[in-house]
Amino acid sequence: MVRDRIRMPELMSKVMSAKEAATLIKDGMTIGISGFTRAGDAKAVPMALAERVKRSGESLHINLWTGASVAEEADRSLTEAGVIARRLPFQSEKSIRSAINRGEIMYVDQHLSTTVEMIREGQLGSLDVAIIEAVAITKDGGIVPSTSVGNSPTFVMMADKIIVELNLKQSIFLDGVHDIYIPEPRPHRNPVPVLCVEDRIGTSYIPTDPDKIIGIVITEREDHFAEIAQPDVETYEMAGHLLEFFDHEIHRGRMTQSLRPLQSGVGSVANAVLSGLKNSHFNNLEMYSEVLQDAVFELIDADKMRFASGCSITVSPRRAADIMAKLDRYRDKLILRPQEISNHPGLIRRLGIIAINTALEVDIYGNVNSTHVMGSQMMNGIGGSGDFARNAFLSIFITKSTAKNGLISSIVPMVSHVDHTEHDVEILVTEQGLADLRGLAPRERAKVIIDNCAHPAYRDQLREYFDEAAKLGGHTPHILARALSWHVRYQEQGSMLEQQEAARVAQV
Ligand code: 0RQ
Repeated sequence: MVRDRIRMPELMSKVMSAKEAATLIKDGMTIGISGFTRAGDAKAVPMALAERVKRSGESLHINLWTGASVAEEADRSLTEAGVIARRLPFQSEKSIRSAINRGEIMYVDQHLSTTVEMIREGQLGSLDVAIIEAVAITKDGGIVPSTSVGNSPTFVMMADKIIVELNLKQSIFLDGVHDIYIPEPRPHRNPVPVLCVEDRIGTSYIPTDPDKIIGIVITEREDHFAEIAQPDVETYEMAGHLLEFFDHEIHRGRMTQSLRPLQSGVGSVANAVLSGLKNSHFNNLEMYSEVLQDAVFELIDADKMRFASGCSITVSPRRAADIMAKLDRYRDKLILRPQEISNHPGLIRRLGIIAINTALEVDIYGNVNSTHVMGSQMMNGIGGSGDFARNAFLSIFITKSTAKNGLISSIVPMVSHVDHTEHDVEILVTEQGLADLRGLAPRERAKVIIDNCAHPAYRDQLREYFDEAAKLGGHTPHILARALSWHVRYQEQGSMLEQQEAARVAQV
């Protein structure tokens, strides 16, 4: 089986244990590992490295680059071993999140399409070792990635040395699904020739200089997917508002039954919206997204989706075995691309994508905070949401109208951190309703957002803030001394509700 997958016989001599491979990592190195949203991440070598450092007690610190989030095998074990000094461009794991918020790890939160441009142009320093999970190595030494492509092509291109984790548990039917293309150097770059979601423009493997491969580790460790939270009533309500809106747009002649190519962030709401399309009259749907979740495969099964292009297959543990077993059937309807292509601003604009992303909080003018709780605690990162939101045909943000049992309003006077400015937010959806912000000025946006999206318990408070602010004048009225007072009230009193309202709600 190993010989079937390592198709360049000369590379057989490079097979080694994860423990041996881990000894090749030295203090101060920059390491780029494969992985995007817990799919196709390097697992065995990071774990062996963490184990080595814990056992020896040596002082070893690395800069860790990935595609996007990686699972516990890398982020948690390396954080617990105290190995990560600097991390980019995205994470979503508890231990590393805490270490970042304690100020122990320097985290660079980046738009996911941009990292490799900076790396190729030497703006982030050099890359010592790339560790890439693969399903096979071609007869020329090319690496066939597994369930994600992420930033791996550029890591392979730029790293001094490469370690391959050949994962025998990953389906060999993934061979042929990828489309690897690295844009030409700037400034004289030709346009990236993707004209339709299904266009293949590159190779099915990452072209690799086999002389750079210093180790091949055979693993059988499966992707460690997170369970997708089951949709609740509010999630279904949000999905319902959005599907109704799509109908409205079709009725107005702005879209057809096939909508436009869809992008959706990770999580239960995004998954529920897509699942909702299964029982709708929409058909011939296309996806041009980063992450392909369960719902994409359900839509393909239901003959509703004709093609899905992404950069990783991130499914729930419940569905993973079934989807992977049927991969042969999905192969002609799927492409996995590098994240700079799946998230390419020019292609997102060209294809006219409907982007659906999630906010933590939104302000009355439509500015979105997707990353920082109470302005300072990092949650995950901006991920690809900015790549899509700014360039989409329709930029949609969704969030429940309250968090923490109603003690936090997700609609606030001013967001405590801005990831997506009002200019990048066209449609806002909560379980309360949908605000269509297209063509509206800030004062109009505030009214629609408060009326349609805010929770009833907070509407009067928001109206009062806006009315008072409007008296002071301005294009985007604010009372600076009160703009963040809701966050302060939550920190000091445990609720964003003003006292009379809190008493009234408690009585009800
Ligand atoms: O806290 O976990 O303690 O219960 O935030 O909130 O509602 O479960 O939402 O899991 O979908 O995550 C924006 C973080 C939403 C995510 C974000 C608390 C809430 C809960 C999580 P608990 P929910 P989700 C594709 C695109 C940026 C990256 C992106 C994200 C926890 O979607 O990281 O879009 N997006 N990438 O209780 C304080 C508020 C809150 C709040 C919610 N206003 N204040 N806490 N919470 N609202 C993927 C990639 O790019 C790879």
